[in-house]
Amino acid sequence: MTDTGFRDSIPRHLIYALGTDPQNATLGDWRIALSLAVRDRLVDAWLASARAARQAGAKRVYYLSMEFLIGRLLEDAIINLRLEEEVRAALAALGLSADEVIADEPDAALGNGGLGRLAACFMESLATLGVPAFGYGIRYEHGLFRQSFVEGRQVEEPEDWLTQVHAWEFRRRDVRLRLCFGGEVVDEGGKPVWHGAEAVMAQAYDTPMIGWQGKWANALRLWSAEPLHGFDLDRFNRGDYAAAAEPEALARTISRVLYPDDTTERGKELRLKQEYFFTAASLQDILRRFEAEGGALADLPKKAAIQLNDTHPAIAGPELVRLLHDERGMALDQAIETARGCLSYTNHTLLPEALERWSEDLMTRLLPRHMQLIERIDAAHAAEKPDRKVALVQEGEVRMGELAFVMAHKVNGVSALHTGLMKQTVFEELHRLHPDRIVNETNGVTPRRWLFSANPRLSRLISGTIGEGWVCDLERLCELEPQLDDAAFLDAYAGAKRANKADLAGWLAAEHGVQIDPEALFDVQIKRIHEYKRQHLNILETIALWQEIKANPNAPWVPRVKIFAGKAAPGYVFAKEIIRLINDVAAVVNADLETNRFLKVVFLPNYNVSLAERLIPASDLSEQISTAGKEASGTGNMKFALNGAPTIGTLDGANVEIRDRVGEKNFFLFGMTTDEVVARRAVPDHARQAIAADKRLGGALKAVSQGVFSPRDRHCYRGFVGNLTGHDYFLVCSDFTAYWDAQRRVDAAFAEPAVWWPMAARNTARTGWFSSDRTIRGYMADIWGASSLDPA
Ligand code: 26W
Repeated sequence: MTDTGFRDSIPRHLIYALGTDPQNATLGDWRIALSLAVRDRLVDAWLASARAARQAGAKRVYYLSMEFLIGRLLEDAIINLRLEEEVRAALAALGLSADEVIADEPDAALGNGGLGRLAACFMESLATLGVPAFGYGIRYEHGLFRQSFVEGRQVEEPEDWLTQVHAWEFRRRDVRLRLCFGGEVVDEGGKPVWHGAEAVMAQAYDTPMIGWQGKWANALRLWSAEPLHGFDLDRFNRGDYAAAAEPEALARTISRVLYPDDTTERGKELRLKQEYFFTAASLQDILRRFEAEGGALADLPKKAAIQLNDTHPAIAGPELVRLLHDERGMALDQAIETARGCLSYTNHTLLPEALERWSEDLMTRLLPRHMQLIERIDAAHAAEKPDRKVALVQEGEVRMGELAFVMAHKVNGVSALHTGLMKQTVFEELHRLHPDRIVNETNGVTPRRWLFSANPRLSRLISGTIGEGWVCDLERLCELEPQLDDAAFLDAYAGAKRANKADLAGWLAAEHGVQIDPEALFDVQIKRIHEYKRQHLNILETIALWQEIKANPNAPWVPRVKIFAGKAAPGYVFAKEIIRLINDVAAVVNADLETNRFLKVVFLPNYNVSLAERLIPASDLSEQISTAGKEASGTGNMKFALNGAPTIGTLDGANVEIRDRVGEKNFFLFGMTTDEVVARRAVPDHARQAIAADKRLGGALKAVSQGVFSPRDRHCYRGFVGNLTGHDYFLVCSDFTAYWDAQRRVDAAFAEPAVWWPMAARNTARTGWFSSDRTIRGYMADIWGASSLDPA
């Protein structure tokens, strides 16, 4: 298609697809018309990819995830199809700004945090590597809630991304699958047959996942719940309107909303229904495709690699056994073996409260046949491993982590430290019984979205220095190494960062009325709010710094802006307290004329993928300060390092591997190791001792508890401070002094451009390994046995 062809296709879609007159088209109309025009350019590759996979009889990867934190899709498609210039020119000719049009798209916020975003990065890398794959998930009507602040407190509102045309999805009219819940299992001729009591339809919607250079595309298939029978006209005619609409409303409930918890399972029936709904629909769809391509059931593992993104789809084990044994007559033990040959499981957290355990009663009531099969699987495992102690059902609860482990041929952690801890803690016995099953696949992020697209200034400098090969071969960033002592290169590098910071400062002033100095150090902590991520350690250090500046106003302070963003699970009271405190501290510190030229605090509402893309390229310091042993990997840490923001952090998750690769001189390390954490916890009143030993910490806690930041409600933080001085399970107090000292080292380095910029640039040059392309290659080799069909 010629340039003019593309340019003309935009108004054509506006007129003929949207029926809108260009004269009174809104920005949103133009954005959808442009999306349709860009979409035209990827559908051919998409259909060709599906055809190539079918013709090659290729093994497919199936990535099952309750969450896909996609963000916006228009810019991703433009970047991967290399249409930037064409789009900018076409929009300019229409008198439109590309940045404004792109920013009009709502984020697809179908996830909570790390797990969901990782799934999205993986889908982009699978397409870039030309691996035949499907992502399977739920088409939530409402994604992660919108966050706003009222008097500094988090307020949640429903997110409604689907209230407008979603230009990137295709409703697959022919892909509707019937699923059941409840009911009973009856013995018919010696065969257990499940008669479900409640049925619902799973309707497929496909979204193309295009790869770099637009050579390959895979489908993300999201299921929407619909009633078996539409509208009940009889009831309506009898004037029973509500009842007439009830079946529809009931069915739709299943895919209505994403559960906003990212660490605590609440054992809600609807959550289990969601997990079974998308897992069963996906497995039925996988078997339907396999059988349509003439496969023999026993060969399924040769053609289907099914990855379980945490335990949320772990019901896949018993469901696949049911489909092979109950519905297709395969012998039970062979069905278990065949299922295991397909399934593999990724664990993303060791937090006890995040490990899913469904009550046996609920499982039996909702999925009676699966409960029976879980017991059969447990018995088969006991037969295989007579001395095994760990059972899949304990104290009336089904252990989904253990079930996933037993039904998988490979289990992986998401960083070297995390995988090691899995073997020593939650899966210690299963690891002993199956010593070759656990492997490590350290997380990664897609360089297309998180560097090439989000940071065009730095990308142009890199491409201008080493060519553009790095975009799909990120470890080539190391070719920058020879430039890292070159003053001209470092100037250009610093220039890119400075310009990004100026843009951010401009945006913050315009959108949030916040004035910040682009020359200041932008110190950024953006992630879900959780005690183990220790945003409260950061704000306590901020308070101590403020007090120190007030006490020494003439000292040569390095101006700093503390930027926070992140959502708390609605039911997580302590996390909401942390948000409130940060906002309260910001109000006092930013209004303090004695100190606000040296220190400002900003908490940006409604953190999401698009906000991260705006903040990370403009950041100087990456806060990765979790209690050692708690953050399975982290992926924000990788995005910051690639964008030239050195890390202040603990030896936790992938921080360890980032530090190994950038070098200890280019990483601000502090705090206890995982072993020291265990030892420190055993010290009675460890928090009191730490407070007694550090006056700054004591001073900060005192200010909080005395209401310095809550003049209208002086004692509201008593509980908060009480928790820290008493329990302090995440050792905020015991790591405070080391954190303070590390922050002062940051000040010293930032004050020396000749020290800071080589450090920042080394972070970019040495973290190419953290590409999700490398991670996916690891899964392909160690777990899936899948290969690329890339039409190189
Ligand atoms: C049942 C409620 C629930 C929902 C989501 C429990 C746990 C989760 C996720 C596993 C939490 C999560 O997002 N974990 C994060 O996964 C990232 C990707 O591997 C890691 O980088 C983070 O360290 C980890 O916290």
